This record gives sequence, structure tokens and C-alpha cells, in this order.
Amino acid sequence: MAISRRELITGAAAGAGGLVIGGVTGGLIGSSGEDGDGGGGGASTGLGGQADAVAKERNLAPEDVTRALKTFVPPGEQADEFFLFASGGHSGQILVIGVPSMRLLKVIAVFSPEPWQGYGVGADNDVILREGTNSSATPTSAARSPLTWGDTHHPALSETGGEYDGRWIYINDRANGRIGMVDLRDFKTKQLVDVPNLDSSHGGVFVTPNSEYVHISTMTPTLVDPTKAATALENFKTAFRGYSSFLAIDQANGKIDLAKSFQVELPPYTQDLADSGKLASDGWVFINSYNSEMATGGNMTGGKPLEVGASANDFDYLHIINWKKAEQVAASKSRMQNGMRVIPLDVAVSEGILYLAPEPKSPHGVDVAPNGVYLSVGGKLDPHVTIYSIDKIKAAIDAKDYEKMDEFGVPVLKLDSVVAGRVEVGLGPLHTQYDAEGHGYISLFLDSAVAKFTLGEPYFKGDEAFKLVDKLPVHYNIGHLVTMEGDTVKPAGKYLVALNKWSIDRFPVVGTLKPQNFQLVDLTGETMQILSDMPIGIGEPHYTQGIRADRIKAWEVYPVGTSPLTMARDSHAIDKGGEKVERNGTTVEVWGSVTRSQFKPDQIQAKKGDKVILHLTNIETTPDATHGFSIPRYNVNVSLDPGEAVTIEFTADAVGAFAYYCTEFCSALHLEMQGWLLVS
Ligand code: CUK
Ligand code: CUA
Repeated sequence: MAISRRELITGAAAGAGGLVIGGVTGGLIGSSGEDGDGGGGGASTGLGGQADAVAKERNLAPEDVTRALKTFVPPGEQADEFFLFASGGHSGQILVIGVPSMRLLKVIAVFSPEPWQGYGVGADNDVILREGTNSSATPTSAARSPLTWGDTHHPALSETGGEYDGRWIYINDRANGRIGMVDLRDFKTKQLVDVPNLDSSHGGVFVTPNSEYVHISTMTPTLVDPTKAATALENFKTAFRGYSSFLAIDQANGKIDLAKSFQVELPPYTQDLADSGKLASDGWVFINSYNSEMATGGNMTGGKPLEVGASANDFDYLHIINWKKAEQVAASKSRMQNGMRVIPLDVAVSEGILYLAPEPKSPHGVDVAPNGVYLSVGGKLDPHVTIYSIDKIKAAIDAKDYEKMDEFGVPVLKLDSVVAGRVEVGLGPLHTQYDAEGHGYISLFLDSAVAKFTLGEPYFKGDEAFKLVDKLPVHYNIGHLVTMEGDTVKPAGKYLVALNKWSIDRFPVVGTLKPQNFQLVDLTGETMQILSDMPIGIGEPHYTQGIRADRIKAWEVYPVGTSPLTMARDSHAIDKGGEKVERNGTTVEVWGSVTRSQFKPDQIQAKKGDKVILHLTNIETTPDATHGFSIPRYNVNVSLDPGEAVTIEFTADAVGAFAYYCTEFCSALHLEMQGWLLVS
């Protein structure tokens, strides 16, 4: 008899299945807040019977048993309440992870070829990667060869009314200034965009509350005229510019429409993390920055090392952008630059689109609270989190309450006029997430900890506001963190995941390059408690968003003949019986079907130098009845999910007999599922 987790915890199944349940609710649930490194291993769990014996044998402390009960998913149950969509770092992909089980459910191929999904390995979806390197998008990109990797940092789920809606997800390539778009109907990448005027990117990505735009900005500023590279660093202030990009989203399919997009030109500071305003701050965008010193290094020629030069000032600048106004101004007062409408810096200032506010000590992260009023900024070298208020920002803008103009003529608001509170949280504060009760959770890189603090009114008043209330050590060197739906207008809270860069002693040694560590933290108790460690052995994930699993309405199978590129019937798709082969001069064109357990046709004749075009349709409608199609030596491996139609095109430049075969173990006669390409 199966006992569900709920029954086990509530004791509703007491006495069933040979487990003794008594004592579960006393002393066990909500026990010790230690992080599990402490003693107590092998102590009595209070479960009695078999469970006690297992706990003893495995040297588990009572709090470990609690952790297991909170995260275990029984075989066959789909008990994960949330999905994490995590950036895959250098892998260029997105990781999909279940919470609280922390099981890896999927890796979505975005910027890098991925053979299992048949992404970028010979199918017609190659076009996505190809178009993702656009040699005319930025001045400096002309010499680029097609890019086959990305450094994914910040995923952004689409939103409606400030809540995740489960339609699309976007992610940036920090290395190359690009953005990818994934359709969550089939969890596949549909578009990569090489964003004009961005040579690298960090800021964002995030969507505006109704997914009108997805925002992405430069990290290191872009050299506007690449022919001036030799003297560029000497003339840094005039030669380089930053760009805050608002990429328009086509509401029909989630794709980015560059013709409707625009950019706001920025000073050549290093624009860093960014976030979208919501509710009280809807219509605004915030970007933090560093290196307002505009240091360029030169450590071999008597200059200061870049990191020293870039942390000389006590303050950098929070960028405050009125995108609703910018949207109107873009229509009339922008210039075209590499195929993008750009609002020049002086116009952004004169039209009241761009403001700055001081941010202490090498800031990192800017995160808008659920009600849109507060925004938290960490300072890598400041033990405080600084909390700004949009009400104060708007009042300071109206009153022209400026401290000064920066070197580029942008008004700098007075710090005291725009800050609502400061909380001393610890060393190396970076990123903040929220719950619905008015708490912020901030990562502390140097402390290797998560600090929980309170916001001001209407959440907390008087002495209760802007206070540190809890701190939890994590392992180790935390970068981002995420609470469930914690950057929406309605956070679910409940769990937090700490994205730790170092794992040192947490996992068995697997060589010199160690996994990152995702730590699951329980937020439901008085104090935060670690529930589990999850090794991530693929790149360095930066950010992740956690969405309620029931918001995702993914397809089980494609309607037969669907091309994932269009999510519609492919013009070359066939149904059973529609198979044919046509030869036209030096072109061999095949319309084939794929089903358990045969390719039809299973023999294809070509002559050396022929162009071979294969249109294959998986005519199956059974969930999971996926076939692969590989041609050895031709660098082709395609996934044909049930219903999927794919086109493969290549020149038959190698002669011989090539046994194409199905690369998914699909059936008892899977091994027999093959055919011959004969090139004579
Ligand atoms: S950044 Cu990685 S820890 Cu690229 Cu979001 Cu702060
Ligand atoms: Cu089809 Cu194996």
C-alpha cells in the first residue's frame, strides 16, 4: 500500500504499510535548526520500528529525517510544487529543477548545441543558432564566427499583471550580448537575438509586468566606432556607451521584434544587474552600476589594476529609467544605430527619462519588492543593504532634488532624499528576494550566508522596520538566491534556494573542477533551515526563478506534423502513407515517416555531391514515443518527439554506405530501427 507524504506527516496512515507513525508530529517536525554538520547522527528519530533502524544504520539525526520527509517524493508521485528555471552558466543552457525534491528534470538547449534534443546538430533548428550570431548587430561583431556557446546568467519568465504566466522564458548570454527565447509549451528555444549595440550583457533580463518588453543592457560598455580601437581606452568617455534595451515581445508567440524595440543610451559606466518596477513603480526600470570611475586597467604600463581603479569611489550610480516615457520618445526622437532605435543620452536627460542615485561601495543587484515601493541594493564592499523607495525617488525627481549632474549631464538625486532604510546584514551583500510578508532575503557572498531582514511600511512599522531578523550560513560563497515567485507581485515564499559558487567539502571529490551547490532552504519556520544540497556539475548558474508548477501547461505530444520552429503543421509533414522520394537534377528529396520501429524509406540512394533533403515526421501520438535520427559521419543527430516534423539538409560529400539509425531506445525492435544512406 502506498502512503503519501501528506498522510505520513499528518499521521492519517498510521499503522499502514508496516511503518510506525507515532511520534512524527512531536519533537520531530520542526526540530533543530542546525545545518546538519553537527552531531546527533544515529540518534532516535522518534519514528520507531523500521524507520528508526534505517536512520541509525545511515547515521541520520532526527533533523535529517525531518528534512527527508519535507523533500522526499515517493516513486511515481509528481509532488514537486515548484519548478526552478536556472541559468546553466557556461553551458549556455537552462536547467529545470523540481522543488522541493531538487531533481533535475530537464536541460533546455539555448546557446550551445545539444545532441539529445537534436539542437544545432543538423536539423532545421540550426537556423536558431545561426541567426543568433548576427555580424551586423554590433559594430565590433563583424569578425565573429558563429558562436556555439553562451554564458547564461539571468532567466526571466514572462508575466501577466506582475505574476508569472508560464508562457515563455528569456535568458541572456553575458559573454556576447545576446538573448534567447524559450517557448514553455514544448520547452524549446525558438529564437536567439544578437542584440544591436551590445557586445556583452548583464542588466536584466527581466520582463515588464505585462511582458510588453524584455530588458537587457550592456555590461562593459560598447565601443561605438570599432575602427578607433587602438586609442579607444584613452578616449574612453567619448568612445564608449552603455545601452539599456527594451526588446518588444510579440504577444502571439513570445518572439522579440527588433523593429518595435528601442534602447536608451547610457554613460559608459559598467551597468550591472537590473530589475523592472511593478505596481507602485510600474513604468520604471532600475539598473545598478559599478566602475563609475571608468577605470580601464593598464597594470603593465604603470596604471592601476582594473579592480583597484574600479573601486576607488565611495559611490556608484543606480540608474533610474522611465520606460513608459522612453517608449513615446523613441517614436519621435531616436536615431537608428545598427538596426535599433536609440534614444541619445542628451535626449534621455532632457526628456526626463534617465536619472541617477548614489549607491554605496561597489554595488551589486537591485531588486524590487513585491509592492513595487522598495528596491534593495547590495554593496559588495558595504555591510549594509540600502533600500530605496520609489515614492521618495519620484518626489526627488519632481523637486529636482539633485546632488549634482554627473560628467555626462545626468542628474544625480540626493542619496538621503531617496533612501528609505539601511540594514546592516553582513559582508558582501549581493542579491535580494522577497516573501509576501515584507521580508527580504539577501545573499552575503563574503559571509557565505543568507540574511533575512524586514522592509518598512506597510509591512513593518517603527522599530520593527528595516531590521535584521535571521541569518543562515550556506556552503559556500553564495551568489544569487531565489524564493519561490520571489520577484513577482505575489511571492509564494516557502522555499529559498541558495546558489553557492563553491562546494569544497560538501560532495565527493570528482576532480579539480568542483560542482556548484544549490542549497534548498525551508522558509516556513521561525528560522531558516537548510533542507538539502544539490550538486550542479554543469557551468556556473547565476540566477534562477522559481515558479508554481501548476502555472506551466506544457504539451505532452505535438499534433502530428508540427514543426517546433513554428509550432504549426510543417508544410513538408506527412501522414502515414505519404512517404515518397523525388530526384530533381542533383537534389534528392525525401518525405519520410518515423514510427516504432521503422524509418520509411529505409534505403536512400544518392550520388556524391548531391544535395540531400530529408523531411521526417514522427507520426506517433503516444507520449514519450520519441525517436532519434542519426547519420554517422555526417554530424547529424535529430530528435523526433512524438508528432514532430524535422527537415535535414546536407551535401552528400562522403561516399559509402551509412547506416542511419534511431538514437532513442524506443521499442523492443529499436536496434532494428535503421536504414541505409548509399552515396556512390
Ligand atoms: S550576477 Cu552572478 S552572482 Cu551575473 Cu546575476 Cu550576481
Ligand atoms: Cu525509434 Cu529507437
